[in-house]
Amino acid sequence: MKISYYHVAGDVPEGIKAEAAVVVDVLRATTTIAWALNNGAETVQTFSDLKKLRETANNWPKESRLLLGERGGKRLDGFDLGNSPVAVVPDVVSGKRLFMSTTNGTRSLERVKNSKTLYTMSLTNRSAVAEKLLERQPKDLWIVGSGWEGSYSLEDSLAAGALVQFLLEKSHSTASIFNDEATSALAVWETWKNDPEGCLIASTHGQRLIGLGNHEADFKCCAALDQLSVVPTQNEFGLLHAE
Ligand code: 3SL
Repeated sequence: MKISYYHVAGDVPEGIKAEAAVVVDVLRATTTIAWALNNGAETVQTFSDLKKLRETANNWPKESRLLLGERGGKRLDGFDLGNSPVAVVPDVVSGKRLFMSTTNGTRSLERVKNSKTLYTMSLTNRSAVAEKLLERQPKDLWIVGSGWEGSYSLEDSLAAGALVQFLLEKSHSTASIFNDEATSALAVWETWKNDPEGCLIASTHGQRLIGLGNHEADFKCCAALDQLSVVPTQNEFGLLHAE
């Protein structure tokens, strides 16, 4: 398995695709997706286009749908939920289809939606996703960060590095690093692995969230490593199910 890391959707090469792709948005989209599916959400359907999201959601029974999303970290008008992983508790999401759009995470998903295997990952389900990849043994893997409006983000590199570290350690030499971004993500993980929450707080998006209000519970939740065994998987185009 040759591992590449791309910081943002715009860095992903055009015209080719990897056998497997893993999308990462630690703060907070892919952490929220993991918790929502873990807590019984039927499916998460992601959209970068809000008009399309509203049209699709309107064709779904009201009692079994939730609209979830943010722009600039703030809940969207008329939506049921923002993008907090601590809000998607079983009482709220169980049995529901989640129609979701976020500033950056859903764009990265859109960019690699044609991959044969597509998972989403956060720190919270890092080892579960890694184990799935080790089972499947794709010949190449693209880890795609979400960043912020097209630019690098520290926290996505942290999680990408955590995945690279796990794969290198457990793959019995079948996994190797293919680009410098993956090497530098590994270095970010080595630097912060004993204090992932400190890394999230130090990141510019962490600081942006702090500027919007108290996000302590979100930071704790997003920084907790290997808590969940759920692997959000695209089995149908644009839809993420728990595996
Ligand atoms: O950019 C995204 O996709 C979000 O996860 C951003 S936020 O953490 O909800 O502000």
